[in-house]
Amino acid sequence: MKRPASAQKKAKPAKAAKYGDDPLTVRRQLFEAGGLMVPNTYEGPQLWTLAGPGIGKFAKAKPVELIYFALRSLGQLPQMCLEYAGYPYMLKVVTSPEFREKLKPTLIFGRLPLLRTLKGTELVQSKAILRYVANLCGLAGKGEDERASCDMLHEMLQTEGKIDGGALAALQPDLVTAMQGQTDMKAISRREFLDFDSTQKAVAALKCWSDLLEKSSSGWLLGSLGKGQGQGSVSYVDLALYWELQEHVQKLQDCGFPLLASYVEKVEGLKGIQRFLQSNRMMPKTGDGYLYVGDRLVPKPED
Ligand SMILES: N[C@@H](CCC(=O)N[C@@H](CS)C(=O)NCC(=O)O)C(=O)O
Repeated sequence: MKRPASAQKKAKPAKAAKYGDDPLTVRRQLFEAGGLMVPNTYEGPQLWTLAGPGIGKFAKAKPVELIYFALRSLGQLPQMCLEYAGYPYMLKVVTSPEFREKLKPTLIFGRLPLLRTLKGTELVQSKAILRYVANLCGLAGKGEDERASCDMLHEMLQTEGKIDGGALAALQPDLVTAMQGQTDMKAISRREFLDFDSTQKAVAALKCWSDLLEKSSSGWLLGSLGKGQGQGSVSYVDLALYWELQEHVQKLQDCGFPLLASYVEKVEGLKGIQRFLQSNRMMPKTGDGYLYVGDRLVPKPED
């Protein structure tokens, strides 16, 4: 079937530079494709390589290879760690049709993300990948205990301290005030917590992270754990918490969590995060049906 002239014009491949595709071209093509499932007449490339350069002490480091869908989701944190640290990487991103046809049968569990380690091991499972990458980037504390503490904090963020974006977006200042004193993790049992509705859980989680940061000697999460972890520098869990909160700064201000609001701004102001944002290598946000939507961090490129 003959395609309309407008669609024919759009199918320009990303200019494959020696070390990866041009990030802005990739972004344009993703928005042209419309979404992860390629729901329109787009006929351009469906596999791209984004190359993050080594910077500073990692200028000459050996790159790692990460493969994921052209999505944020489970690829976001490892990529953010690599970018923040300036650790070199090649990120291959694919659309869903490309994945099903060419990649899925080759994967140990048929799922992405996949990371090829420095020694060539193929790692899957996002948390294993994140821990490996964070360690490589110097974002998993110093020594075994701090590394374990980072994992502990990250588990907390994925369980009782989970930030439910929907509940946070719906939060109202009066609801938070009404719950004053009832959402302290130390005062409530597991059973009581399980019976909480999503709003109560969200307030308990926010309070937990805000309290930790308030007592941190360094301003970062590791610094909140007391003796022996006092130097606590930025860790991958700080980036993870930032990522969960970044869309909700105004809500955090309005609902009595100013420390979390300023924490988001502090993380976003870090040199490595700014570099990432300016690199155009961040994947776009996806909405319903995995359609790409422009947001504050990755606006839809103008035609
Ligand atoms: N527990 C795995 C889950 C991985 C996973 O479900 N990946 C999804 C994308 S987010 C996937 O590969 N889906 C493709 C499929 O199911 O065919 C992890 O954390 O890595």
